[in-house]
Formats: sequence, C-alpha cells, structure tokens
Amino acid sequence: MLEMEPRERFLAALNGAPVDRPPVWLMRQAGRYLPDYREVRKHAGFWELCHSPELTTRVAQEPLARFKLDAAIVFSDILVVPEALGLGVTFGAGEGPQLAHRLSGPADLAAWKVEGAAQRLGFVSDAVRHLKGALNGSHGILGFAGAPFTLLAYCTEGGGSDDFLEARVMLHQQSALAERALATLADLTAEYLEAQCAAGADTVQLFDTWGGLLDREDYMRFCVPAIRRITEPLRAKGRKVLLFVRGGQHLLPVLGEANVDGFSLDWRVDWREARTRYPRHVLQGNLDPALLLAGEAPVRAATASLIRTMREADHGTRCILNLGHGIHKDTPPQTVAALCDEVAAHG
Ligand code: 1CP
Repeated sequence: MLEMEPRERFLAALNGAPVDRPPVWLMRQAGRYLPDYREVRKHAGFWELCHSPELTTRVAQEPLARFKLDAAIVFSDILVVPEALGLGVTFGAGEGPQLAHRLSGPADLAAWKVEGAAQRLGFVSDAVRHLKGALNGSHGILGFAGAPFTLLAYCTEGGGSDDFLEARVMLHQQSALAERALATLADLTAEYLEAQCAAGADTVQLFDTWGGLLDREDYMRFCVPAIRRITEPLRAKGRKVLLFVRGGQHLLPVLGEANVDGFSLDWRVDWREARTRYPRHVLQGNLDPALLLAGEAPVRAATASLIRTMREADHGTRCILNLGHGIHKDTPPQTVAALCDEVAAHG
C-alpha cells in the first residue's frame, strides 16, 4: 500500500479503513520530558501556558517536529473543568495540583459556578483552532477531557492521591450528591468537548485515570451513566470518542456500555482479549511507559511485537499505537524517537 500522510492514516484507523501501518501518538507526548517544554515553563506559569494559543501550539507541535507521530493532542489539562467551575486549581512547583474549594457536602456543589463555565473554557477550543491552523491538515488532532469520576476524585480530594478515598466514600455515603456532581461535570464536559470538535479536533479522548479504583458494580452504577451523558450527544453529531481507563482491566467486560468509538488500553490489558471482546471498536495502546526508560532495544522489540499482534487480529486497521499511560517525565527523548521510528519502519 502507498505510504499515507499522518492525518490520513490517523483518520483511516479511526474509521476502520485500510492503513499502510498503524498510526502512532503518545499520551503526554508534549510535556516535561522535552527540553523545549521545560524552556517554555521557565517563562510561563502552567495556567498562563494553557491560556496562550501561541504557547500551547508551540508545545503541542514540538513532539511532531522531533518524532514520526501521526497526531497532536491539544495542550491543556483535565483540571481546567474544576477551575472553570470556580474550585481554584493551582499547580505548585514540582507538586501536584491543589484545589482551594473541595467538594464535601451539598453546599459545596451549590457553590459551583456552572453558569458561564463553558464560556470560560473557550480558551481550550481557541487552542485547538490555533493548532489546527498551524498544522494545516498535516497531522490528526485530539481534544480531551477528564472523565466525570476522575474529575470528581480531584474535586473531593482537593488534589492528587493514590487511592482517592474521599470520592469512593462519597459514592456510598452521599450517593445522591455524588450523582448530581457527576452529572454536572458530565454535562459541562459534553458541551466543552463538542466545542473542541467544532474547533477542529478529529476525535476526543476521555481520561478516566482513576476509574480503575472502582469495582465493576460501582463503575456501572456511577461512571457509565455519567460518561453516557457525554458520549450520547457527541456521537449523535458524528463525533468520535475514545475512552481511557487506567487500571481498568477488570472493567473491560462492561466498558462497551459507555457508548464510545474506541478504548485506549492500559498496558496491563491483553490486546488479543480486548480485540476478541470488542471486534468493531477502535483499540489504542498499550505499551508500558516504563519501556521508554529501559533503552532502545526493548522499546523496538515490544513495538514490533505489538504491531504484529495488531496485524494478526485486524490487518492493523482500527488500531492506534500508543502507550498504556502517559510518558514518564524522566523519559529520554531518544527512546521515544526509537519507538516512532520502529512504527514507521513497519509501513
Ligand atoms: O509543567 C508542569 O509542571 C505541569 C505538568 C503537567 C502537564 C505537562 C500537568 C499538570 N498537565 C500537563 C498536560 C496534560 N495533562 C496533557 C497534555 C499533554 C500531552 O498529553 O501531550 C494531558 C492530556 C493531561 C491530562 C491529565 N492531567 C490527566 C489524565 C492523563 C493521565 O496522565 O493520567 C491527569 C490525571 C491530569 C492531572 C494533572 N495535571 C498535572 C499533573 C501533574 C497532574 C497529575 C496530578 C496527580 O494526580 O498527581
């Protein structure tokens, strides 16, 4: 098959059309492991960066210039949504995020500034539009948002955590409040993702980074209905939605209920098992991000082996090569280059 252009290849894989080889992009491909990103951050705070279309385009384009990638992801963060709701999100130097106003009872939810929140998120669609103009059709573009439970987890905890106990307690102690908060987050996210698509995103990904903390019953009860509030209106408009659930291997049997076009698989999911269960979905993933710290040879071997698996099961279509979670900040750019070169060599 003739060599395809990056965006053409990315769209073909999303639509289940033939591809010369699987397209590749990497979660957190723009970020702290890249020197140019660190340079930008010396001069701009994190929110300042997110609000500047020129800077977000610059950091989103840098990995495209360095590596043979097929798509860009708009530079932003999942916590723009709680920030737009007035929760006061800050990123301290070298620490995780902090939220000034945690959700712990009904009065906190009543104080969320829902009105005008979608408009306050307009800077993210501006970033998509600016990136679209700069790329001029060369690469695919992904928009994204946090999935409702992952956002709820940060809202209740007031920052990062390993187990997000506050949110898991709330689901059972204040179920009605949790459901209302999830629905509020979902409805805002649906509008926000539609705006990203209208601005030029080819697909959007929901990051449920903490969804894997829940068992199947709770995921079905709380997360799936909230995700469907997002995916139903988007898919009715022909938008394509991908869902990433970190640590969600036990949830795989029920994820089909989320009404998405595809799944981004955590590295612990067996590709063949996922494909057998979901023959028609787009599957994306799922190399262990740790491989990128292990050197070029292991990266190339694992990449070649994953492409073989993709081709055996699907002739390679409806498959997007990626990591099973984001690039670690200590990753050497050379191994990222090796990964992308290896994928390109399979054309
Ligand atoms: O410069 C800095 O110090 C900030 C580091 C950073 C970066 C580079 C943060 C703060 N966010 C981002 C960008 C980002 N975040 C992107 C775009 C970059 C790209 O992919 O190329 C994306 C898609 C995200 C998504 C995101 N933010 C997720 C979901 C994906 C995942 O990694 O699981 C999550 C959980 C966040 C929250 C967040 N934002 C930033 C940090 C350090 C964190 C983790 C907080 C924690 O729980 O400790």
